[in-house]
Amino acid sequence: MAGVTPAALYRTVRLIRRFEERAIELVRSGDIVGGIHPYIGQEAIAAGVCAALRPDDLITSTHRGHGHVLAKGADPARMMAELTGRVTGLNRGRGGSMHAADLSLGVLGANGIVGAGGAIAAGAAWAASRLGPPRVAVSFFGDGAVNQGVLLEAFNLAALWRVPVVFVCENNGYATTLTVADAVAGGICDRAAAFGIPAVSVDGMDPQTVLEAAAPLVAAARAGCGPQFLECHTYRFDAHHTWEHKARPRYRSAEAVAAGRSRDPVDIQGARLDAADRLAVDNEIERVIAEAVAFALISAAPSPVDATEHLYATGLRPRPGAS
Ligand SMILES: Cc1ncc(C[n+]2csc(CCOP(=O)(O)OP(=O)(O)O)c2C)c(N)n1
Repeated sequence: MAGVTPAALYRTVRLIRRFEERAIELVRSGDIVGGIHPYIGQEAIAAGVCAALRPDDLITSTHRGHGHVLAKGADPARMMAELTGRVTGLNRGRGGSMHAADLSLGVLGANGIVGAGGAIAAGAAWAASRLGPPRVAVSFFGDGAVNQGVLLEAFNLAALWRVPVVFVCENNGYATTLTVADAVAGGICDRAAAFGIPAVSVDGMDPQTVLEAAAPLVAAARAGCGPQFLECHTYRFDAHHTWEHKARPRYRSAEAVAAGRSRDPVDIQGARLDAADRLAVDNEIERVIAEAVAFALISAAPSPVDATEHLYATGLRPRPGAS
C-alpha cells in the first residue's frame, strides 16, 4: 500500500514484540500485578490493519490488546505505565492491561469481555459518521468471540445500517485452551456471510499480506459499502495468560508450539529490510522500550485519596438519599 514502507511495518511488529517481552519480565518481577495476555506471534494483524487506518479512525481491542493500542499510535511509555498501575499511565493506571484506551488516537479501549468490542465499534462508527465524514472503526476479536451473541447482533445492525466498521477476527486456533474445531460450528467467515457482510480470510502471520487485505476493506467501509470482515489465521506463540507460565496446562504439545512458531511475523517482515536498516530499527526500539520501562518504574502510583475520581465521565455521584 502506498505510503506504508516495509520499514514502518517492521518497526510496528518489532515494537509490539519487544514491548510484550519486557512486559512479561515485569510480570515476573512483580512490577505488573496480576499478569497479562501476551500478543506475541499475532503482531502482524495489529500492525497490518492499523497501517490501513487514518489517524482519526477508531478501534476497539480485546483482553490481548497491547498490540492494537501500540499499533494505533499509543505512547509505549504511557502504555507501560498503565500496565504497571502508575499515575502517568494512559488511563492514570486505573485500567491496566485489559482496559487501555486513548480517545485522542481513536483507541476506544481494550476490553475484558470477549466479543463486546464489536458492538462498541459498530456504534462508534455509526455515531462518528453521522457527525461528519465517515470514520472507519475496526473491531479486533479472537475466534472465541464468534459465538458471542453480542457480536452477531453487532453484525446484524452494522449490515442493516451500512455502518463503516471492519470486523477483524484473529483466529489463533484457541479460546484459552479450547480449540476452534471443538468450539465453532460452521466456518468463521460464514458467520459474516450470513449477514451479507463480505468476508476475506488471509495469512495473519505476514504484516504485508494483512495490510494488503485490510486496505481495500477499510476503503470499502469508508466508501459506504457497509461492514467488512477479515479473518486472519495466526498463532499465539506464548501463553493465553502469564498464569500459564506457572500453571503449565497441557493443551498444546511442544511440537505443535514449535511448528506454530516456525513462521514469525517479525522475521517475515524483517527479511524485507536490508541488515543495516533492520538493525537501526532494532536499536531504536530497544531505546524506546528501555525508556518506557524506566518512565513507568519512576512514576508514582495513584493516590488512594482520589480513588473515586475519574470513574464516570460526569464524576462520581452519591446515591440519592445517601449522605
Ligand atoms: C463474555 C466472556 N466470556 C468468557 C470470558 C473468559 N475469557 C477470557 S479470554 C477467553 C478466551 C478468548 O478466546 P479468543 O476470543 O479466541 O481470544 P484469544 O484469547 O485467543 O486471543 C475467555 C473465554 C470473558 N472474558 N468474557
